[in-house]
Amino acid sequence: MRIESVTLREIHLRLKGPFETSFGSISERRILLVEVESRGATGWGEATAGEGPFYNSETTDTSWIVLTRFIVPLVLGRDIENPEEIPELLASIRGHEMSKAAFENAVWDMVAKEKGISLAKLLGGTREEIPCGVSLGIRENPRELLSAISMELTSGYQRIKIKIKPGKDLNFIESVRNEFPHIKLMVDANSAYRLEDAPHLKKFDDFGLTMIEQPLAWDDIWEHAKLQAMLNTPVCLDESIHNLHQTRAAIEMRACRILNIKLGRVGGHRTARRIEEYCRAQAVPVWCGGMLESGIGRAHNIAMSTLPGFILPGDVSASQRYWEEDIIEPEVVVTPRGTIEVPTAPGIGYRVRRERVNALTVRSETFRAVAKNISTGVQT
Ligand code: OSB
Ligand code: MG
Repeated sequence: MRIESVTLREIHLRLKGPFETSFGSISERRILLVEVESRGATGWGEATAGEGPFYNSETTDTSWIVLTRFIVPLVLGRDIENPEEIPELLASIRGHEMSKAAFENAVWDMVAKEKGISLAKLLGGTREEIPCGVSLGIRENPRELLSAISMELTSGYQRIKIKIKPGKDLNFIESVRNEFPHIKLMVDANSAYRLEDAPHLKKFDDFGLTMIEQPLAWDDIWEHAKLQAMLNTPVCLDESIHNLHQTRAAIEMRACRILNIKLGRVGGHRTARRIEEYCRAQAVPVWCGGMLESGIGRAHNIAMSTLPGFILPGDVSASQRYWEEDIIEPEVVVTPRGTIEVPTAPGIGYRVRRERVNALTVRSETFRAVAKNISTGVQT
């Protein structure tokens, strides 16, 4: 398929409430959407970069620049047989995985639509329904966290993840465990601790956590291996893993026993699939992480979560948890058993609400391939 046009749009979407992590708080998302077009078929992707470079080094603005100045020129007018080719096409660009993923994933959606099959099926997914968990931002006090958790459990979510940071950790974990002795509970530190905190983190072992996510530096693997050797609680890496070779390094070093896969962080569906395959062969469970995505990113996460290695509930929750009104139709809903039923319609399986996207757009730019038929001079 020849990439005939690429359209970038930045939309602003207000979260229902602020989301706080160890690296900051966010109330309104600035989301970059990518739409690709070929022979009348279109596909959608979402750059999952944050507003500031605090989760990783990318931001909405850097993503806009990297897409317009470097990614689009490499792909516009190219014939792509299979979206698997895209990482090689973009290999000269170092890093910027979220920007690359936004484009690559849009092509996956478009190709699935052209073939008339769901993206989940095109990726090789095997699940018709995926297990869901929720990620809860840091609260003022344990009491507020407990009431938020009761609500989520009532909705059916299968596991609870709480964000923690130094000073807002043990007392929160202990309160949650006392109130809910049997739930699947995990914590995410987003790199808020140092290896010297190991004796403190060791105390978490008393609470039967399913894992502790990314306790140490965002760019470290080795110290996580040292930490994992001291803990009974499995370590799960998030920020540190951007590709297959870092995955291998982490698992060979025993830096983690579980892996969070985020499509943006690893550069798109192709690499995500390879990481899933490798982890499955090593018997390392994986799950799908979230980045407060709009419906488009969420739909890609759902498709990825159908791969067989995604055996743990992911941070893939209902549209209504984050947005008053999503940009896709139908919205993502969660069943009372805490699952999402994977759509079977072609591509991502949800319709993008163009009128709503247009109303939320603050800037957009379209790039069109130049006409191909030079010999006749006819512009096609
Ligand atoms: O570390 O998983 C994370 C949100 C923004 C940045 C990083 C993370 C998160 C979440 C939210 O935990 C997951 C979601 O989208 O529900
Ligand atoms: Mg995380």
